[in-house]
Amino acid sequence: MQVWDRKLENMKLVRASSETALPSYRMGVSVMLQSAYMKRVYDQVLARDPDQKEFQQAVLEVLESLEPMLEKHPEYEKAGLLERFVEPERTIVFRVPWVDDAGNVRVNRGYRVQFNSAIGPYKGGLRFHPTVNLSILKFLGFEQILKNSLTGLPIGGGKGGADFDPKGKSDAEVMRFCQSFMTELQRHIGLDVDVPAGDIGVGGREIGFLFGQYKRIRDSYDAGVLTGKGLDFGGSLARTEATGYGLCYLTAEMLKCMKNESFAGKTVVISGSGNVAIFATEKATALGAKVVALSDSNGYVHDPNGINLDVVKDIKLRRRGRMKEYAQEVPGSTYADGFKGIWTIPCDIALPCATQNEIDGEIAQTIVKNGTMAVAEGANMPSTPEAIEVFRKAGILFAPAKAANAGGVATSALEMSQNSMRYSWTFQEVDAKLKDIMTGIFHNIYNAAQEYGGDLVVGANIAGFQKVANAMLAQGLV
Ligand code: NDP
Ligand code: 2IT
Repeated sequence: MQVWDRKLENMKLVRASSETALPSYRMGVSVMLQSAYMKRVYDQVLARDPDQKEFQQAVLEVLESLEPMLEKHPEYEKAGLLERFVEPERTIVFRVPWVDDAGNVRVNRGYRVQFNSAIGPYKGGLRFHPTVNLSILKFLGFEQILKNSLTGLPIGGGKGGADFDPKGKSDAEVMRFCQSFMTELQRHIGLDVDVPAGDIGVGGREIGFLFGQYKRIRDSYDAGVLTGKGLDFGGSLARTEATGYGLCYLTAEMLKCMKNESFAGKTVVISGSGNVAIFATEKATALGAKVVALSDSNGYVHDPNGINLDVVKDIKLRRRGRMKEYAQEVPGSTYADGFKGIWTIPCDIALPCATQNEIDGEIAQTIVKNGTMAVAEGANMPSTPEAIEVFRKAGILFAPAKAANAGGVATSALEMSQNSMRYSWTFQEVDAKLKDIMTGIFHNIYNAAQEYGGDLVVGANIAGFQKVANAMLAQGLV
């Protein structure tokens, strides 16, 4: 019964797409595909992987954005460029067996999606989270192609991970899991082949264990095979800070150029309390803003006096604790259950830095109603298409993830460069390069948006796509 229900649902999806060019989950959203070529490509995505909702969402947004550009480039259709662009070059799925502290055998599923190598080796993070599946990793890998292109650095797009939950696991369990994961992954990666890094649930601890196992099996000190390494063994200064700092650099440039505004004196709400959220808080505060709220998957903290980042770092980075503990330790702050409630707190600038689809249409309405002037995405695809539509209609500034959070992967590429040179730049040198890259990305997407008469979403997708498309054309049918 359930299987048939699913099949029926899938058929509905495919039919909705071929007849009206609107998949059912996008009903009510005003933008839709116009060109027959785009519709055909999107129909094929729906038909081929009808269950991969997050991937479909990411593809549709990009296809919509590319339409004005495609009219000027008939050679893309002739070369089947988009059909190739939406299909990963290679997808690896593997078993990850490990033993927990109680001696029980556990089995997780590991993945690496090697999406596109037109402009460089596959590059992108690993996510360890119980929700990980192929749809999520394909959406992330797909976004990564365009994001990496926007950095201007020679890196292709990939993503990987496992449905493993590091939460509540001992260091020894995490190590055994990482070693088993890498025992399989190592045969598919390499410093000129595919270079993983961190993402949700994968930070410095995990990268250290993964690197140790890679080195042991391959018997070669290929430092550049992973990024986000510890500073003692080839990691780059400022990589830990890079995504959050970069998000603020791009947001600051957007505020300055599009609104003659800055972070100074502004109230900021940031969702999440992991790597991206913590260093976005640090930089926003340094730029003169007051960050008044952070969250985790259980709930959120409101601190009208401004978040005390030392306390957050102590809880999250040193104790691996929960945000609830913040309210117990900082007088004047409050904690509430449910992470979505964070968006009811009024702010001038909203920086979603937790996970995909955390801001839906309704939450977006609340953000707009509260008078927010800018939303910049630190997380990957945190806003649903309905939310983006609400921001568009309200005319507030919106910086899409693939531009706004590109500072992390850009600094990963700088880590690879330093590893190749067997040299390290100072914190100031890396930070200055990061700032240049983020400022450059803003102007690149802004100019593309102007040229094609769209917003920054359109600008980011077109600017990112152009380089990859040209490289794919030049390399023939691969
Ligand atoms: P972390 O694992 O360090 O932190 C993730 C944070 O988001 C935690 O506070 C976590 O809460 C919360 N979170 C995760 N999943 C969910 C969920 N399903 N619902 C609600 N809250 C959730 O990850 P990062 O900070 O590295 O990544 C955050 C986002 O930024 C992700 O979208 C990632 O893809 C993106 N990103 C990361 C980059 C990087 O360099 N690390 C680069 C570019 C983008 P809890 O602890 O309770 O799970
Ligand atoms: O989504 C992302 O850009 C990341 N998780 C960082 C990827 C990287 O290779 O540094």
